[in-house]
Amino acid sequence: MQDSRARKRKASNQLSEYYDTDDRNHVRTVRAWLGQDNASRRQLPGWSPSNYIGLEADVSKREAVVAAFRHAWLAYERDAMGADEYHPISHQGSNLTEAGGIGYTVVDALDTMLLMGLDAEYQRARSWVEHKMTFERDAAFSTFETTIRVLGGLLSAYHLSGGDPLYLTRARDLGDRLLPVFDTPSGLPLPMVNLQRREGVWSQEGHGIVSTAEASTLQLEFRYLSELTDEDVYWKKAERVMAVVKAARMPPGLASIFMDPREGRFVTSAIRLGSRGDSYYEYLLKQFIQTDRTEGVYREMYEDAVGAIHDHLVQKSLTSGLIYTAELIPERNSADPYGELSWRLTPKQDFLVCFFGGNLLLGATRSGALVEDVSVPPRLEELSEMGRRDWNTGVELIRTCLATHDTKTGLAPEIAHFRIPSDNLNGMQNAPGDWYIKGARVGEFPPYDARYMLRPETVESLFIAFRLTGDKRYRDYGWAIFQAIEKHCRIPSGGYATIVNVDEVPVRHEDKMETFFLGETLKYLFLLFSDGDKIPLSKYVFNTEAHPLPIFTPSIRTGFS
Ligand code: DMJ
Repeated sequence: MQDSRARKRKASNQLSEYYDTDDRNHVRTVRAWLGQDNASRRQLPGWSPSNYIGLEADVSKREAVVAAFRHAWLAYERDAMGADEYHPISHQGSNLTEAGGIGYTVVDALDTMLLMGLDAEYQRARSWVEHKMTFERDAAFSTFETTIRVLGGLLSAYHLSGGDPLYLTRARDLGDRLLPVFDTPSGLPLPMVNLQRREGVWSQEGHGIVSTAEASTLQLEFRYLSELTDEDVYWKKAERVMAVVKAARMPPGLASIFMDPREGRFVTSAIRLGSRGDSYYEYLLKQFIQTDRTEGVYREMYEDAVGAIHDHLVQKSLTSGLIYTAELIPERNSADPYGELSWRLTPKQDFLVCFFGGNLLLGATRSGALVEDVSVPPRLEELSEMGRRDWNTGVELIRTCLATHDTKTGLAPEIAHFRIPSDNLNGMQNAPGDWYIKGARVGEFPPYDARYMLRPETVESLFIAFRLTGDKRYRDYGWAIFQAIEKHCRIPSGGYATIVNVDEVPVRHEDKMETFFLGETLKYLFLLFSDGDKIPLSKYVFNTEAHPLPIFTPSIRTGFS
């Protein structure tokens, strides 16, 4: 990491680079984002109308991403075709259970190939789905991962292939096998499912709890399956979960990261936008968008949650004023386990949280819009007060996520901690400026927090920000991240791998290429450099695994409110 002075300088340069256009109304919008008046805007050294470039494709960068996808896919196909996961250094595949795989990697990658126009690769993958894929596996699979990666991947492939019945048949089969997870006293799903026995499996940990994100990140997929099959059972089961969450909602509008499927209540646990919490907030907005903004209940739940996030989690870093979201950790006095609960604010932000900048921008232009179609970039008068607040926070959160890429590799760590006055780090030699990787010590194996595991969240937000603004700099940032991945994660013999420390060069690899690298990271990068007509945000909503599903007006009306 660079020293704190260099980082501060870089952050202030980034701030000054905030884009503008020479259209008067757009200028007003930008001033509002920056909280600056006309006079100070003129002082911005990095200001240039040319930052607005529209949504034309950048063909050479787009094709570089396609080449990266082929480098990853062809290695997987050569070494591990059909295996759930891929290990590019040992050239092996592995499955999530001993009973055999269900094609996580193949299905996660299908729609990326369709979008990239990789016909030969796609046909081979389709053939695997047709001839080799089976859900007759007598083992417990994650309800959440199977839904977002496999069910979501099949549904998206169905749509993008122009309705190839193979995918709907498979999706329906899988959906039916997943349904028993909802047979709990509350209707909240169980975290695991035995696909062959068609049984939900209670979690071994914490008296059978399920994480909030896992319970509330099935809805886009199950609802679309109902829409396609005209069977409302999938919709109703998924919606019931939302009704339970709504009824259990904690007073300030936030959600703890665990729930109890027996009682349908939140379990006292952390509150955060990172792991186990993240996509709960994402799917509130996306359910509202999926049904063409016809279900006000999700807008209310989303606005309530985002308001509470602003009130309780949004923080500013000490030196450069970087906006981040902290976590709330519940604590009781150890002498009195039944004593009053207090919440400790912890300045820790998972890489996973970086989806939220883009999510806020999307929400500002949908839930926070005063007009049907918000301009690109949005005009001040098109957004409600809440929309403007969320737009500001979204822009700032993206800036913070980019600041965490200020490492020796240009890649961001799995977890960043932010400086607070009570952290006792000031006296240290080379004390970090705004943020740091906790537990990193010279000469020791890097802590888990230091890794980059090919995650998509920052480029996901850059893609959304670019589509909503046409601001060249979001593409530039995305290109810099792509180049860092090429430089540090690419395995010459094929595939890409996790690196164990983003702040160390040369890097050390871990023998793993996550499926979301093909399903999400490279897809969002591809779309970032594609034409705006490729999966337009006005017609599609992405599931949390980046599988685009069409926005529709629902034929099913349940009256949930
Ligand atoms: C993906 O599997 C999904 O985006 C999920 O919601 C959490 N994040 C991983 C990738 O980082």
